[in-house]
Amino acid sequence: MPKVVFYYFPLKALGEGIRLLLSYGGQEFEDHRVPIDQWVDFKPKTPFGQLPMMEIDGKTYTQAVAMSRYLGRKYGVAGKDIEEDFEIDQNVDFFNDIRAKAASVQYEPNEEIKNKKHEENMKNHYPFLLKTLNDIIVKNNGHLALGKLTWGDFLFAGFYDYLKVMLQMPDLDTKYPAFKKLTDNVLSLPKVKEYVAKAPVSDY
Ligand SMILES: N[C@@H](CCC(=O)N[C@@H](CS)C(=O)NCC(=O)O)C(=O)O
Repeated sequence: MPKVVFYYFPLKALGEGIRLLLSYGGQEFEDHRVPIDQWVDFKPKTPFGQLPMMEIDGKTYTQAVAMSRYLGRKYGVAGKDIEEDFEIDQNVDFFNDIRAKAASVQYEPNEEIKNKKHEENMKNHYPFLLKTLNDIIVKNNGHLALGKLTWGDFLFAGFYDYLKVMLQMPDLDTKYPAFKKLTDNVLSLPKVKEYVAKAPVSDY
């Protein structure tokens, strides 16, 4: 078994999907959670100045989607051909578009602009984007793509609690029930469940 060290903040957000995938694959890994107050010193150790980052037998990799896609292929939760891979990538990219919209609000330092952006998204963007994503998951039998478990599901499930925060929608479970269903599908996988039971608790 390769030696894996996974680096992220003491959060789920963009790192949890990778932790869930490693657990699903039965890969032992050192779960290195960089405290926020140590980030300035740690940042230069990362290839692109950001986390998540992963070391496999001493070689460093980064970028959440690239790592998830790699682990998906490794653990048999990728497409069976390039067309299936295409569909997973497409729907993951769509999910990332939603994340980007919500992130532009979340990380806006000016409170007034932040509120304006949120209102604009609530009115003109979120209803279409979230309904479309919900419909995709319903059509795919509780999965992000292909009607079966893929690495995209892990990325979504790991991020889900933070999505609620970024969208400012604590009632996301009831508004778009397919999101919770997908997340529950992943979290109920036996090896994932084992990891979650032992993992440090964080709200998102
Ligand atoms: N494109 C990168 C983005 C990673 C990213 O945005 N990381 C954030 C945390 S979620 C980060 O490291 N922020 C600290 C910083 O930029 O200094 C990926 O998908 O992995």
